[in-house]
Amino acid sequence: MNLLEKIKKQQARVVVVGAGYVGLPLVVEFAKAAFRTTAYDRDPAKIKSLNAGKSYIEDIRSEEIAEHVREGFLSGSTDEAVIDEADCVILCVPTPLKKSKDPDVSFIEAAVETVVRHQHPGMLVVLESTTYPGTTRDILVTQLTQQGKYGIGKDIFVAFSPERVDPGNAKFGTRNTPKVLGGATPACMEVAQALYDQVVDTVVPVSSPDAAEMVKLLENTFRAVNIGLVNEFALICERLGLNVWEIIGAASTKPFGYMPFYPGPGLGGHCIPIDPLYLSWKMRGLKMPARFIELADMVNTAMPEHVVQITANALNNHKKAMRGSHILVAGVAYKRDISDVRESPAIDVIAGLKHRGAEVSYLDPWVPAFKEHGLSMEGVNPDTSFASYDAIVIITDHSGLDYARMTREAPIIVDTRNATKRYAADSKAAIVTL
Ligand code: SAJ
Repeated sequence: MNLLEKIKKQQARVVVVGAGYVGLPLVVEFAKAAFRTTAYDRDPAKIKSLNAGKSYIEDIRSEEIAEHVREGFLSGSTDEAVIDEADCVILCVPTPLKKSKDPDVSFIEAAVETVVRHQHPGMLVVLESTTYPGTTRDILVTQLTQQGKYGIGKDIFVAFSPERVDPGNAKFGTRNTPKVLGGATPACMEVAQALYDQVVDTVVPVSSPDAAEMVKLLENTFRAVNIGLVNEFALICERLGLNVWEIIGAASTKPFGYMPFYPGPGLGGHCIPIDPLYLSWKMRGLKMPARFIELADMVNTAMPEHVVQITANALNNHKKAMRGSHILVAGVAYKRDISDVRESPAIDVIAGLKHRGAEVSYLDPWVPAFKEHGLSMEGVNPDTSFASYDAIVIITDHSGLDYARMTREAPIIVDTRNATKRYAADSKAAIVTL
């Protein structure tokens, strides 16, 4: 039975490399579609948890994992030799930035080297990690055919399909989110599409892996640039004495040709602040600057310092110095109602406040403690008296925060998310919004 037949009969063995927020939902979907599926990850804690039927990703229920593990369709391993038996390998590894803000594709390179060590004829290898156009061709196709033993589209099949996982989104999951897919050759596309057809409702074929890589970058650059635009509008409105939230709210009544984005303390997460810079890096190498990406990055990365500045101004207006003030940061996760702190602007705001001599605490019902970028903090008790702080700075507008009590008790609130809007009229606190 050839690879295509194995896939169509759910006889193909699937190995997902990287059991994180992308890989774990994917292995569950393949197990649900009756493929014998293995999650390979170097982190023994993840694998131990998976094999014990326990989820470590908020969007995946432990019962789902336990059921598929019990039925023998799902397992986890830290042993790369599982790839010897794999017919389909999907790479879901991180693509962060280096300190220089250049792409770090070392995780992709390491994963591909692992696959090469266990390569055999009749394998499909798909990359899902967000990256610059050309990565699949330059790294996967090159490495998987370099020994001259395997012909692309003949006994090794390669494709790119960007992950579209939206952490915390209860409406869209792996199965009902359309999946863009680009094969390195028509035969690669046929095999990869046969596989994804089994686990997603809609596969969106495009002409090449490069095109598929670029689709994802357009999606996330669209967000980063529009958030940068609205952050700049916030600065302009502040200068003109206008309320940017009122302006956006009214613009949002336009039933066509407009899509609201909202100002904030900066861009967090492992996607939006990072993915566009993969493209701008690539274009700088071709001596063609991606100007919108670079400008949006400048505006967005300046927002945490702006929040620190307006906090200093608010204290000053109450004859208080930043130095020696006790400030409570409300919310440190990178977005509402999730626990992920990666690249959260709260980290930069806290560092900026501390740098100016403030004593800083934080409250976040989703994040009991965190260690990020040299900061190691534990959250305060949710019952903390807000009157005991000189100012509260709302960074993440979690639905579980008590904004009504904040406006009753705190002397000053710097609200970067307009979360106190409903309580502003009766507020005892002096409220400053972006
Ligand atoms: N943010 C703003 N203003 C906005 C929207 C977001 O300041 O109007 C901030 C958020 O607070 C956060 C950052 O931007 O710090 C990113 O927020 P996000 O809503 O884009 O959420 P992410 O980072 O989880 O983005 C994911 C992405 N999914 C993938 O990359 C597969 C993105 O493509 C999704 O569109 C996004 O979720 C989503 O729609 O929620």
